[in-house]
Amino acid sequence: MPQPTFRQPPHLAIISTCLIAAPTFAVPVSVTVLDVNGSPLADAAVSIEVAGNKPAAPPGTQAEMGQRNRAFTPTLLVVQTGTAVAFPNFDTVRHHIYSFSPTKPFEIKLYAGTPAAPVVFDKAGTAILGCNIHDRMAGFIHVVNTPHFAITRPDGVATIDVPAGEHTLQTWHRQMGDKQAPQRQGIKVQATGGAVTVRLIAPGQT
Ligand SMILES: [Cu+2]
Repeated sequence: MPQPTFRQPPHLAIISTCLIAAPTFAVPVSVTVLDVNGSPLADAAVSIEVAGNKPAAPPGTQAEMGQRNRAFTPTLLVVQTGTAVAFPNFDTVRHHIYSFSPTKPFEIKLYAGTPAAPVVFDKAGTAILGCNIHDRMAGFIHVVNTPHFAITRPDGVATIDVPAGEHTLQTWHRQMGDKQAPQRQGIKVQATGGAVTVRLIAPGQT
């Protein structure tokens, strides 16, 4: 007579899923970024790396930096490592965009409309973008190893939702360029969230 095979009841699988999901409840962390003089700094990229999280984005993650009125829009784009960025041209003039930054050197030759393939940013760091036709065009793509990121508002504040715990906060501003490493510091986030102030060190100092 054959032995009945043991099968895990479906409800046990559901319970174990809930136990894993519960600790990831996210709480808001308010990050204020100040420049060397103590003034609020807008357009700073802040990101929080959560221990145990995968650094790279899931396959298929996409973002966009267009060109409109002969300017990159948005001027600053923050993406997680592995994100594919599209560069649609909304202008009637053609653009020829490029980056020489070590994080992602690339070039999309003279084009109008949407180029065939997006560019995958597979390495953390900062890419400074320019256009061969329009010297004044400048764009910044800041690539981070976490899905938890934001850009500071004109008052220098950005809010990021993360689970409670001990994490790493990273801050970057365009005045740091693509050579200087982002500023990093440990933070402890309570179950109710928290607030942290970052004072950026002058460019070139470490
Ligand atoms: Cu251009």
